[in-house]
Amino acid sequence: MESSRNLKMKFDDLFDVLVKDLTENQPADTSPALKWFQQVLLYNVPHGKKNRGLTVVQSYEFLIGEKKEMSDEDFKITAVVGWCIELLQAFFLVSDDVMDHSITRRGRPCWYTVPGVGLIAMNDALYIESSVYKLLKKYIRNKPYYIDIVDLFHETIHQTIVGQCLDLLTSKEVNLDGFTLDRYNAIVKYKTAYYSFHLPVACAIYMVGINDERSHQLAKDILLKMGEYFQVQDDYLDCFGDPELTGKLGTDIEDNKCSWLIVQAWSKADNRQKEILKVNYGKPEECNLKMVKMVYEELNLRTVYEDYEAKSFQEISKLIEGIDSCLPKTMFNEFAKKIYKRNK
Ligand code: DMA
Ligand code: MG
Ligand code: MG
Ligand code: MG
Repeated sequence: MESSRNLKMKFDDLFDVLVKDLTENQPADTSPALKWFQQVLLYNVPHGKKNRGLTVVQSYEFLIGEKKEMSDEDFKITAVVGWCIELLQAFFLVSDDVMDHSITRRGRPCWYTVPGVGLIAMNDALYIESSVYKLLKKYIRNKPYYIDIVDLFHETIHQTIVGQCLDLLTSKEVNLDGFTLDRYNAIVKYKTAYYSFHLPVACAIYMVGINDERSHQLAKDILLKMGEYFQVQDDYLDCFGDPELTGKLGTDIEDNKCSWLIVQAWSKADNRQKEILKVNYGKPEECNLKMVKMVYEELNLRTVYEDYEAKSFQEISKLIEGIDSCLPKTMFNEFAKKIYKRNK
């Protein structure tokens, strides 16, 4: 098995090739758009952790087994599909930052705030999305799994958009009684778990030629659980994380988001604390933010979170332990280990 550093470097190298694919040898009369799009790609795609993209390659390696070496061709096509997920992620993040009024992403100003960009960012997001299908066509259209992968991308984008819709609609609610755990779980399953966890591994499973419903369902059950856990971490880090590490400044409290923290707080608060939350949650001022955070501290949400994290990791490990199919447990365990106790 390839060392993960080596794999990362090879994965990174491919990005320039894909940028060229998307911006060179195109109709000459589109040249200003191509030049613009090159900047869009360079700014928004390659600066993340790339966990989702790398997961396609690594999962594929796990699935073909220890004995078999991954060929250069295998590496290339799994890495292309991995980059397609990174493009998808960029498409969602560019639009998410507009909708969430965010300031920074990956340690830099959000794309829509860059001078001269503004709402062109919305078209840029769509431009990135449509490029995914260009790349899939160029690199895998002759493969037997092409249609499964394309269909999976379509389904996943749909699920994520539904999730973003739930997220945005819930954040317009004025009554915090609507912020239930059920609502929370639905939001995070659709907006995050499908595209961040199910998509990369399901792609790899299709690419090694596993098509049976049962294996796919089994993988999905575990991966959605991991996705839920990942978004709880994201919500925690939005308030308690170090922006130097996460690369982004939190906006959930100001945005009135149905975050894991407010769901917990609302279910544990006494009448006085509920009153404070009612008055201050979803308001823009620094003093409002302070009051909400004070209640979070009073309710020991840091400890509540640590308990959740340990418990959830145990549950996921148990699910993985129970796998009784051709899917390798190590593949899921590696993925779970990557995000356990993450701070970025
Ligand atoms: C993430 O929700 C979901 C998508 C589809 C980007 P979020 O707004 O909590 O993400 P972030 O904290 O990265 O802005
Ligand atoms: Mg956001
Ligand atoms: Mg959002
Ligand atoms: Mg967030």
